[in-house]
Amino acid sequence: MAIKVLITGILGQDGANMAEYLLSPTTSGSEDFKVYGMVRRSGSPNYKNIKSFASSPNFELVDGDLSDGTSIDKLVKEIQPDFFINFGANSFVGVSWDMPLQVFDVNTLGVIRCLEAIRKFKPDCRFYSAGSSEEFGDVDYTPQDIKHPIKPRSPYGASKAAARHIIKVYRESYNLFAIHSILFNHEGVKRGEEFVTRKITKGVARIKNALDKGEKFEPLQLGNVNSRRDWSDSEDFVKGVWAMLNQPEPNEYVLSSNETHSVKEFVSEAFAAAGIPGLWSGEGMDEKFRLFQENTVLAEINEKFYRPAEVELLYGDSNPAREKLGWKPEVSFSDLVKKMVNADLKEYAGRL
Ligand code: NAP
Ligand code: G4F
Repeated sequence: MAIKVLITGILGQDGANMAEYLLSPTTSGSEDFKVYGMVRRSGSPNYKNIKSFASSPNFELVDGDLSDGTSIDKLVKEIQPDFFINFGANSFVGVSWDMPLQVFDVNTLGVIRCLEAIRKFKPDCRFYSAGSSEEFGDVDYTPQDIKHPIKPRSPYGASKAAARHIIKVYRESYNLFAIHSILFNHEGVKRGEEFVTRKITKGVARIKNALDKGEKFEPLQLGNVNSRRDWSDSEDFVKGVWAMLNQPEPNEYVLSSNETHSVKEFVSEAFAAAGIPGLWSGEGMDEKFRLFQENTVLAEINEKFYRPAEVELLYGDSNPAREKLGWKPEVSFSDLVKKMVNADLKEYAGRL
């Protein structure tokens, strides 16, 4: 009998990486997975992240929306999944001040809809929902572990914190295997272009192309470049999530690289990876990243990308996950940046 895994957010970064991981021959071995990827049929879905496995006989797209409990009930009742992995969310922090109700509907009530469907139709299904280091907000200490107080700074962070509490309530009230772990930032070649890392690596590819041709270009426009994040590779994280789902008990862990880097460092590293050396100078709104020993501006600050409230410093402690799950991230910060820059340089060249 195939192990049935229902994944929400399949067209996003983590959902696609998780399905790719489960469907790869090295993971399944003798086990056979049937992966059901849930898509919401609004607008025009973008299938680029799932092209490597979309035609696999062990994969099926199914319709549903986290804001529609009927659709979640129907999927759980009909599929009878062994695992339900909820990667679906409105995941962009920056937009969460503009649509707080929608963010709570999808990220918090959506989680309750999943829990209710499991409770009613498949109570032995193991449930995972992605929590976020954004829940820690204006942090009390570094590095942050699973016991760090919940102090969100955005509607997004608050929506994830509320989801964390309700998952605990369902786990304890109904004896469900339901977990919400804290994921620090994780990136990669499937990352959405609204997030700062992908925005930077796409911008580097565009600017590199212009510099090579001696053409004029617009510098990269960024917001708060002094905030710090703990960045890892999403392909490493889905393995940690799968390990968490396969523990004997539903324990929750932090997944992180255990390093912290500023957005400025990411910018410097990304341009360097494309063979473009540069230097930061100036302060506040006048900070600029210039081509080394030249005046050419590669990146500058634009107030538009600042947030009403910022999480200034994220720096995780994933040692318990490393010890108990035997998991650790394989891709370093510098290799992650190189991987993203190289993919975007290749994609840019392919477009010309
Ligand atoms: P992502 O690329 O933005 O993917 C999110 C997915 O959720 C998209 O495929 C989106 O569908 C889907 N979605 C949005 N609204 C939905 C709805 N109403 N019903 C069903 N699906 C919906 O995010 P990600 O980076 O893969 O992150 C996966 C999860 O981890 C999210 O819960 C995120 O909040 C959380 N997380 C991410 C990070 C990180 O650094 N990546 C860190 C901590 C936590 P469309 O494709 O149709 O837009
Ligand atoms: O890439 P970001 O938008 O990611 P953020 O806000 O850290 O959220 C991501 O990680 C969370 C985990 O901690 C997830 F839960 C969440 O779903 C998402 O995946 O911004 C990173 C930092 C912020 O401090 C932001 O203010 O970069 C700063 N930044 C500076 N300029 C910018 C920009 N962010 C974006 N998106 N665009 C800019 O131009």
